[in-house]
Amino acid sequence: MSNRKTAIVSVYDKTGLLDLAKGLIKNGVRILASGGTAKMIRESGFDVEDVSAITHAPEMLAGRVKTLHPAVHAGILARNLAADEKDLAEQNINKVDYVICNLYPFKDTIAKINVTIPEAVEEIDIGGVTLIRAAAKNHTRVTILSDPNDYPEFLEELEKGEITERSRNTYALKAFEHTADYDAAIADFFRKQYAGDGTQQIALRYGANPHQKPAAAYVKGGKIPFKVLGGSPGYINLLDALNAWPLVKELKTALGHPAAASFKHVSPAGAAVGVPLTADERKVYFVDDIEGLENSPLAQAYARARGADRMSSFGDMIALSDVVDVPTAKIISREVSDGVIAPGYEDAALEILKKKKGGKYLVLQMDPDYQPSPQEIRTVYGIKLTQGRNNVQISPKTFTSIITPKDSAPLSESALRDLTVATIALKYTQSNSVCYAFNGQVVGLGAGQQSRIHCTRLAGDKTDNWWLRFSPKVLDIKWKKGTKRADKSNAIDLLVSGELPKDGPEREGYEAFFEEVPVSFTEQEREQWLSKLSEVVVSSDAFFPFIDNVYRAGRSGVKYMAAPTGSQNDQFVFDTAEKLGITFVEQSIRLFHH
Ligand code: 93A
Repeated sequence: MSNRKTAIVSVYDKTGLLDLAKGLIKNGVRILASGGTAKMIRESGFDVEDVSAITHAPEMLAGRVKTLHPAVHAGILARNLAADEKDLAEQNINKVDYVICNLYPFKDTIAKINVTIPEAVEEIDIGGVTLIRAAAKNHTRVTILSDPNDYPEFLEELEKGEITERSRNTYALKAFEHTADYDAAIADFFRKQYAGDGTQQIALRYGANPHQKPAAAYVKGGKIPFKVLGGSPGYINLLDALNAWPLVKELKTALGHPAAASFKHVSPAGAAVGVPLTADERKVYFVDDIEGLENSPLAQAYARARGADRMSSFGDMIALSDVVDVPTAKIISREVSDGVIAPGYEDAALEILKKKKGGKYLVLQMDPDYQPSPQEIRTVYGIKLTQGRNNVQISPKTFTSIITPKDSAPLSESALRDLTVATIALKYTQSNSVCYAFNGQVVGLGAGQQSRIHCTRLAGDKTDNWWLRFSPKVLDIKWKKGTKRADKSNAIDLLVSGELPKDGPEREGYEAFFEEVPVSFTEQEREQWLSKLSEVVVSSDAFFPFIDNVYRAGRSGVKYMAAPTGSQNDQFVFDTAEKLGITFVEQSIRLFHH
């Protein structure tokens, strides 16, 4: 057996190859190389042997088998163990010390327009991956170079007599990542070819914006857990759907009622469970003419989710916890909406939805049993971020730790229900977030604000606007015939928000919608009506850092407040809540969401 060090060199990218060969030879290393690699080295006048010198087999199948041979792989994989040495000796095989290999350009090939499957197949490197993987596996003894950029540093160390453990480790890691990336590219290609019909991959027209291409949704292994029954999903539709679905699923599990959510830009505009609607609620939510509403808790849930903040829900992505029935489909059919995700659809309901938007309405059927991986991974600016999924379960049992008042009885069923609705909604809302709820539904949600008080104010103002819509001034509005639902929502929003200009074209446009133009709210009218709101709950995705939040919530009828604790100001927050007659419940889990 020879004591001379041996290198196997088999590179597609021949950058730096001759300098490498020169360095190896200078240091007395025997070079064994595959066809093209050997040719280039030989033609430059350096000493090189073909791999067949040790395999005693020719390259065959037009190069498909070049280095795949026990003489090569036993030489690479053998450890410094007596048993391994014995095996090698019996077969007259020498150890290999260095493997220099890079792979066929699969990625470049498939990037070509109109590449065929046979063309791609030919670029799947087998022998090279095996060389790299074997050498990387045995990196305690063998050095694997898979990147020409590493040759100079390697030669420097070789010159000094030894490749350090640290370098071998670094090169091995790089090699494993190289083959993993290579295999991922192959799998991506075939996923598109063989499962790109929506089974495992769905092509999307573009990402968040039209210039962000290409775009796709896919799962690795298994199947995409939803079917597209109508329309074709967009990137943001899926972001919404895949946040909205777990929200309604969790609401249903926690409260046992059908649940609905209305999403826009990856936060809920509304979310609710199916609590029967009063006559006023039916009117305010524009559903007083929906047949069968009183018998459909799912339709009631969506009426509430959509009704909470009609301005924000315009063009929503809807999630429904239960099989969609006709009353629910009827509500959806006449609203401006982008799509719906639900576990199933009654035939007649699907018929209605499929007609929407000239047949382009997005209808997704979700597998209700689907369980996502407990680990989430995303890429931001090229960096992978990974975290455990937020799989904490919120339920009425979450709200038992009442801090103030000290002698409080356990919370009523409706307070527990509403705190559950508000808190599960927050779990799927972009942070910071604060949510007000009442009667089983979100009534005001402040999402994505960097300051907590801004969330509390935004959500509080939304709650006030929602409640002002129940005032006689709004309920008694006489609309001009033919006024569209969206125009009505907009006009009401102007009226209740106090944003209505006194004169000018906007005012004129507004007035054109009415038979009788409603007079704006006076400050006093507004305050008087708002003072009638009570029993509202508020939940926060993290602690309230200052007492201003409590004061603001108190002005929108809040009676129950739930939030994590841990602020330096906790005690002041509790004291202020107590002073205002608000029950403060500790909700011990922070719920940031991004
Ligand atoms: O077709 S292969 O998968 N079969 C092999 O046995 C094999 N061994 C090395 N391709 C194989 N290689 C690859 O050949 C290497 O990964 C390298 O990319 C290329 C170098 O070929 P040549 O030396 O003939 O230019």
